[in-house]
Amino acid sequence: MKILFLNGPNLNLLGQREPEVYGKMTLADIETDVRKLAKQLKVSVDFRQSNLEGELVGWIQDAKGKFDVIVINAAAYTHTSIALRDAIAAIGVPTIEIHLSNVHAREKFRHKSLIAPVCCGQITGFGAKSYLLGLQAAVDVKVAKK
Ligand code: CA2
Repeated sequence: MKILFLNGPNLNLLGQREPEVYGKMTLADIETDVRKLAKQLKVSVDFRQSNLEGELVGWIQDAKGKFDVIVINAAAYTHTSIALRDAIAAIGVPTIEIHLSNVHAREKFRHKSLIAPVCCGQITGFGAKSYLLGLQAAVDVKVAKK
């Protein structure tokens, strides 16, 4: 089973600023934890980050036939990107939306996710653990589909 983790804009800054909102771990720390759990679950993981909407769209399109499930923290593009939503809907690879912070407990503009309607579900507010819950959900989604 192959799972693609995608990370959107500014998540490369994790651990450097706003630790009270996003925690102290860097994205590399989170990737290490995801890879540890993936090993236990015997699944393979690809982990990527981009600040560019078009690059994320390209990776989503390219996932068809190569990955079983996508886990995405689209960061600010969650709230703005019809392009990401259309790409997720177009390829038909089950996709799980994740967030570090609880977007529903923050500013109103973060309450709306344009990608949520085309995702299997949303995991939000568990800090770095959202990534591990996303991985577990990805495995469950794939197993349920078999
Ligand atoms: O809580 C999440 O995971 C978010 O996807 C993070 C995004 C935000 O726009 C979403 O509403 C919720 C922001 C990622 C930027 O991360 C930073 C990390 C350190 C310093 C500044 C930004």
